[in-house]
Amino acid sequence: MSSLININNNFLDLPPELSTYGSSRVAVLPIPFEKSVSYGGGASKGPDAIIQASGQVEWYDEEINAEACQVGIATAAPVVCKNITGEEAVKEIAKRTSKLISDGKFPVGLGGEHTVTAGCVMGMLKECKDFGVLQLDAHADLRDSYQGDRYSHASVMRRVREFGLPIAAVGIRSLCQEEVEYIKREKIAVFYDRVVNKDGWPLEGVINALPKRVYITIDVDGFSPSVVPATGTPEPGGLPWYETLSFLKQIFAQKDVIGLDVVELAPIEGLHFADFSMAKLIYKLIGYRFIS
Ligand SMILES: [Mn+2]
Repeated sequence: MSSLININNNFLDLPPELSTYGSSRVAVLPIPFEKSVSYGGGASKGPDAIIQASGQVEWYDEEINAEACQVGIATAAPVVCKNITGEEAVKEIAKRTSKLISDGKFPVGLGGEHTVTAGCVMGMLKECKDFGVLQLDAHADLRDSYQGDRYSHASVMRRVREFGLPIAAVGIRSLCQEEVEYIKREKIAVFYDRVVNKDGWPLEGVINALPKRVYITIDVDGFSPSVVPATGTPEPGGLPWYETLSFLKQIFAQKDVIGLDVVELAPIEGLHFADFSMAKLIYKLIGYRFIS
């Protein structure tokens, strides 16, 4: 897809001693699922684009002041996503994720469309009951179904909520009336991007809305398009790079983060900074989790 020359096939292009599954604390799980995308396509190419770009990320990070990769980052075989329904994909992703958890790994899912998060969360639930989900996203993704599909990317947080988990959402700037009513009824902690931009980041609100254990799902369209223009449904406004990092760093400091995913990167040929930024984001988060 890309005209860039890359040969790495694991996250960060790590040598075996830093990427062997058995000795790694982190497991990256590529999930190239794309079925219900409603506008721009290409999310199935996200995992590979992130892995290719990650080969250019420096192992040392001056903020972390360490090489976080020393904890070991394995890249698992991609979830096979061709010719399956959303429901089948969710079940398969759940199986793969719960295996990573039972092997003691910190799972990092790479989407794929946002639907994959339902599978990751379902897999976490098999191993661990009491947690909440922090969502960074432009869209609420709380429709009961979208275009007749209950496993649409636009319904993923509704499915997550139906697992009985508390949700806190940050960066939201596009949703429908049905979702607003659901948010009110279910008392979901939604922090709209417009308000975050005006009044500052809702660290305390998010901390209070979630239990000690937290799973993080990052839809890349939650970021400002200046950070990630490469996504199917871009929205103006959005979360800036440094502020988002320092917010997430606080979440890692105050909560026990048990896993994460980054979804909806739809790489654009020749515009590889978006792929690189998301690779760097993931590496930062691994550093926040295991080093700082
Ligand atoms: Mn989303």
